[in-house]
Amino acid sequence: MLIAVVGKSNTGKTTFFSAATLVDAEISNRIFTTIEPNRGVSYVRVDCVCKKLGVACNAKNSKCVNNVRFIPIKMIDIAGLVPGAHEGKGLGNQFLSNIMEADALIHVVDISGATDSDGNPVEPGSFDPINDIKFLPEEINYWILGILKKNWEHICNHIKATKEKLDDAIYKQLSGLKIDPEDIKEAIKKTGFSAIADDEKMLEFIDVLLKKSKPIVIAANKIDLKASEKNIKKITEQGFDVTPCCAEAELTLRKAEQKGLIKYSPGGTRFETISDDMDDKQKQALEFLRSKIINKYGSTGVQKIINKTVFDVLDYIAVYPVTNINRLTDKMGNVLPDVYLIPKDTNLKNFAGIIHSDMKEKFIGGLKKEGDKAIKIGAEYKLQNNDIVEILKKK
Ligand SMILES: Nc1nc2c(ncn2[C@@H]2O[C@H](COP(=O)(O)OP(=O)(O)OP(=O)(O)O)[C@@H](O)[C@H]2O)c(=O)[nH]1
Ligand SMILES: [Mg+2]
Repeated sequence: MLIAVVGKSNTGKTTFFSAATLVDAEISNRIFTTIEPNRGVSYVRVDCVCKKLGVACNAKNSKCVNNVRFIPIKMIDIAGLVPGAHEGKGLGNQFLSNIMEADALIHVVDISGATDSDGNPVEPGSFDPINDIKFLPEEINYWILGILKKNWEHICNHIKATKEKLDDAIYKQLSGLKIDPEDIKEAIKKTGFSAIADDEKMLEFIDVLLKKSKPIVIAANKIDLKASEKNIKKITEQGFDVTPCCAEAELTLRKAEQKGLIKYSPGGTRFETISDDMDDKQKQALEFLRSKIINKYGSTGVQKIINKTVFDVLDYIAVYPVTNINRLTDKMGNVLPDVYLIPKDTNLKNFAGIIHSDMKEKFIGGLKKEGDKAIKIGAEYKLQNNDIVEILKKK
């Protein structure tokens, strides 16, 4: 699972990324600070099943802190895009491949309108962030159009000569962009796309394809600045789904937690000051975050956006495999050691393959924890969120 943090320059992408991963990366109030992508590990946050079961777990592939499980996902922060990037404006389109590696995109928008269309700082409220929300998917669509149109005539001739299917030919042309062939088929069907399509039809096809293949979650960042609240209201009324956030606040809280100044669980709804080793300015900054962000919005929004991307938009679920269903342990006796993020509706046999190819080859069935019992489940059983399962295999 890889999530890309994307958007116009200077909107707070690297701040969001650093808050989510605690990777140190350069943040500054000027355009094109990030050039080479930053990569790191972030986490989705879920209530661990250990709580309901009343057991203490020994998390191995994830972390469990006070019954909250943090499950790792990969995150990439890329250079800023500006309108016209597909024509080489700004830093151009060399980052398309970074974006296309990802399963989903978090689009960081400066919702306060304090950055103009090129990313230069302006007075909050003086730029309409709706422009940013609209430009990004358009830019990506135009990029893909450029790729698709390269050799298009050659592709069409090849299809005619060899009777190769259109979806297979497109799949080849878009290879390396991590697009599911099924999504291509579906988008062709939905849009009536064909080899004789004009640019407009191609763009319609690309739009449908990318909405499925690279879904975008909008992070309405910089909610601490004036004009944000008004803009969120206006944009929501126009039918856009945006999630408010303050990346800077999350970064401040996580760093203060690391330094032992506060008690804070990433993505939490509260924090507690535990050290007096702060000057008045720091104290005031924390109190500002408490009253203007946490108490007002419920959290900084960063974790909420990551969880929303994985669970609501990509539709993943969390499943706990064990090797002894009665004890809930692995071979070493670790309780609930692992949790996997998998697409909803994955069946048990395919899940076995995700854990290890050998598991799938030798698969004979499975057991699932249900109340105090372990019930039998078969290859076709569709896994549910928070399932705890033991996979049975031939020796
Ligand atoms: N007020 C406020 N400022 C923020 C917030 N998040 C980031 N910033 C500021 O916005 C500026 C740009 O932040 P970056 O994280 O470097 O932005 P970026 O999108 O990565 O920029 P590029 O790498 O140039 O594309 C910095 O001055 C940050 O401190 C926020 O939540 N609130
Ligand atoms: Mg950056």
